[in-house]
Amino acid sequence: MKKLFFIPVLAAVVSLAACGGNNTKTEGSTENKTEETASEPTVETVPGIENVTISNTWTVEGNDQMKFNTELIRVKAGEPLELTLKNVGKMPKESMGHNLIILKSGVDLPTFGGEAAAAADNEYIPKSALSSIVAHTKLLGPGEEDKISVTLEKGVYTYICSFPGHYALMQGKIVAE
Ligand SMILES: [Cu+2]
Repeated sequence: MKKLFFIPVLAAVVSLAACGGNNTKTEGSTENKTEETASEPTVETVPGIENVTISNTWTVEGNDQMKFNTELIRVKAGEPLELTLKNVGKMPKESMGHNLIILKSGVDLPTFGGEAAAAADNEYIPKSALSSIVAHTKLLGPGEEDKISVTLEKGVYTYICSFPGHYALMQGKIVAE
């Protein structure tokens, strides 16, 4: 009689243990899902750069329509880049001057543009944000040109004209690889 009574109790213990095991498994798979989401890579891609020839000598023109004629530049990293800016417009420097500033990656454009616009006394090169600048030309009037010589580390750089109101239209990317 005693033996018969014991069997249902054992069965109950076994099924309880199985239940506990299932719960642990569910928790484990939830943790795995969280890890996958957190490790998504963030790589900056520049569409169209694969169609650009690598060169370390470039000439960019700025015009009266507030445009650069080149907006994608591809260079070899670790070797000097010679970048010439030409102002091919006819409007006076005071109303349509152009420069070319290469910015460090991660610089917030609206913030930098705002500081630059307030730096009229320094040709729109903001002294408060010099640490955001890799290199820059001087401010050019019609028919003028200026050259930057700089060696870039691997990365993606944005360049802009910092004359007030221009950076939204006058910007491009340099990919150094
Ligand atoms: Cu400009």
